[in-house]
Amino acid sequence: MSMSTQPTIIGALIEQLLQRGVGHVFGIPGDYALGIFDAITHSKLALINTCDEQGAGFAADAYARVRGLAAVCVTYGVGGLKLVNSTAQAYAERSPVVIISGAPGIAEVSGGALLHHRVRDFGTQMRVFAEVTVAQTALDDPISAYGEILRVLNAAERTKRPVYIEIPRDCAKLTIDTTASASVHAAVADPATLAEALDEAFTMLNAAQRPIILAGVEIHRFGCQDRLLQLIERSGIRFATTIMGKSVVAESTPGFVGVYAGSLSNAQVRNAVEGSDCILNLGAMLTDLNTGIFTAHLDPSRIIAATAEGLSIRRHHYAGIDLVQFLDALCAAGLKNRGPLPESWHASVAEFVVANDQPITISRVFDCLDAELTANVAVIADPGDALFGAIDLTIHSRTEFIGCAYYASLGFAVPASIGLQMAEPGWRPLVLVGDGAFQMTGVELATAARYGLTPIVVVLDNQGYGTERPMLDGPFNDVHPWAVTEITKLIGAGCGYSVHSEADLVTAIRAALADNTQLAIIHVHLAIDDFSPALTRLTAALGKRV
Ligand SMILES: Cc1ncc(C[n+]2csc(CCOP(=O)(O)OP(=O)(O)O)c2C)c(N)n1
Ligand SMILES: [Mg+2]
Repeated sequence: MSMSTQPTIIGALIEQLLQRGVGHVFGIPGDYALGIFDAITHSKLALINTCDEQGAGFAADAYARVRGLAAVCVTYGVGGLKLVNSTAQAYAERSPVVIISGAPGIAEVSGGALLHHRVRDFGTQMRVFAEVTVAQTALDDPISAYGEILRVLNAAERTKRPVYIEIPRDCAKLTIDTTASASVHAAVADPATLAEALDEAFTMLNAAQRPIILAGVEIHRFGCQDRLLQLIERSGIRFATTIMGKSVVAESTPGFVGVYAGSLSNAQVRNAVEGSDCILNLGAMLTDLNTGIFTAHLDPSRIIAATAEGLSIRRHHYAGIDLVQFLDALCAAGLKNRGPLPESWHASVAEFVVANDQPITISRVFDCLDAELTANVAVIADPGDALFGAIDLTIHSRTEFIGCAYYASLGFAVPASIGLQMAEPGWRPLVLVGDGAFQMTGVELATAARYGLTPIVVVLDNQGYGTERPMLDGPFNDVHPWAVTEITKLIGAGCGYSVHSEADLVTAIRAALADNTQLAIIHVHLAIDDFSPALTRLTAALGKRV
C-alpha cells in the first residue's frame, strides 16, 4: 500500500460508519472540527448541516431508531456541550448515536493554554459525556486509534446506547494501521439456567386462561420484531404495546389489543392487560409514563419479564439471560396454540365526518388524523398532548411511530423528522408538536427546506404549556403567540394552513398529504383549556406530586 492511500484516523472512522449502515452525519462545524467536516464532505457520507447542535442530536436520535446507528459531528465545547441533552435522551431511550467532536490539537493544549471554548480543563467535555454515553474515547494515538474506534462503535451497537469520540484536530489525518480487530463478546446464556427459566415460563403460559404479551421498545431496538410475530402467530397469544413500544410491529397485526399505559390507556386495553392471568413482558420498560404514572395494576406473581438487563419470572431472577436469548428459546419451545387470533382492535378506523362549523378540539384532531393517515406516513410526537393524544392513533406499519415517552425532551419532533426522512426517504413524516415545543426547535424546518425534505408539521396551539396547567397554573405557563405559518416565508419553502374548524383541518390534512413536493405547516388553534382525555387522567395523577 502506498503512503497516499494508507488510512487516516478520520478515514477509518468514516469507513467503519459506512460499513455499519450510516449514510448521513448531522452537525455544525467549528474550527476544531473543520478537518473532520472536510473529510466527511469528501467521503460517501452525506453531511446534513442543522441550525443548532441540539437539532442535529435529535435528528441523529431518530435516524438511529430507524437505521440502527447514527452519527453527529460538532466542534469542541460550544458545540459538544449543546448535545448533552439530546445524548441523555438517546441514552435513556436506547438509541445508538455516535457523537464525534473535534478538539484542540495535542500540540496546542500543552502548557494549559487558555484556548477558546475551554471550560475547566481540556478533559471537561469527555467527563460530561461519560455520564450520558456508554463508551468514550479520544483518538489521539495512531497505534491504539483503530482498536478504539472498533471498541466504541461495537459498544454502541451492542447496548443500543450513545457513544462519544473526540478527535484532537492535529490527529484526524494521522495514518494508522487498520489490521487490528476488537473482540466482540456475544453473550452466551448458561444452558442449565435457560432450561430452568424456560420450564417455569412454559408451565405458566400454557396453564394461563388469558395470557397476554406486552411488547416494549427493546423488541425494536434489538431487532426482535420477526421473532415476536412468530411467537404471537404460533401461540395465538394476544399482545399489547407500551407508549415507548408503540408501532413495534404494525398495529393491524391480528391479536393486537392496543397501547397499554395504566390509567392513561383506554378501558379495553386496560382490561385485557390487567385482567390477564399471565403477562409476558418482552422488553417493556416500566417507566412512569409507560405505566400511567404507576397506575398500572400488575401483580408480580403473574408476570414473566424479559428485558435487555435480565429475566425475572414471578419473583425469581435468572442471572445472565436477556431478552434476545429468552425470546429465541421461547419461540423454539413450542407453546401450545390457542387457535386463531382475533382481529386487531385497530383493523379498521372510523370515518371522520365533519361536524360543520364546529371549532376544532384536540380529541377531534386525533379522530381526523386516524381517518386520514395512510400507510407511508410516519408519526413523530413531541411530549405534551401531541404524545398523549396519539396513544390510540392507528399506525399502519412497523416503527412508524416515534416519540420520546421516557426522557421526554420538548422540541424533539421537528428535528427528528429530518433524521427520519433521511433514514427512510419512502416515509412522509407527520410531526405532532405543541406550540411551546415548536418555539424551541421549529427553526429546524429551515434544515428540512435546505435538503428538500417534506415533513407535515401539525402545531397544536393551546396557547401555552397545556400539560402543566392542570398541575399548577400561572403566567409561567403562557407562551408568546407566534404566527407559525409565516415560517414558510422566513425559510422560503413550504405551504402553511391555519385551522380553526373541523372542516379547515380536513382540508389542510388532505392538501398536505396530496402534495408531496413540499413541507407543510398546519397551525391548529385550540382552546386554552382543551385537553385530551388521556392528558386529563395523567395530570390528575401527576398533580398530586407537585
Ligand atoms: C426541554 C423541556 N423543557 C421543559 C419540559 C417540561 N414540560 C413538559 S410538558 C411542557 C409543556 C409543553 O407545552 P406545549 O409544547 O405547548 O405542549 P402542550 O403541553 O401544550 O400540549 C413542559 C414545559 C420538558 N419536558 N422538556
Ligand atoms: Mg401548548
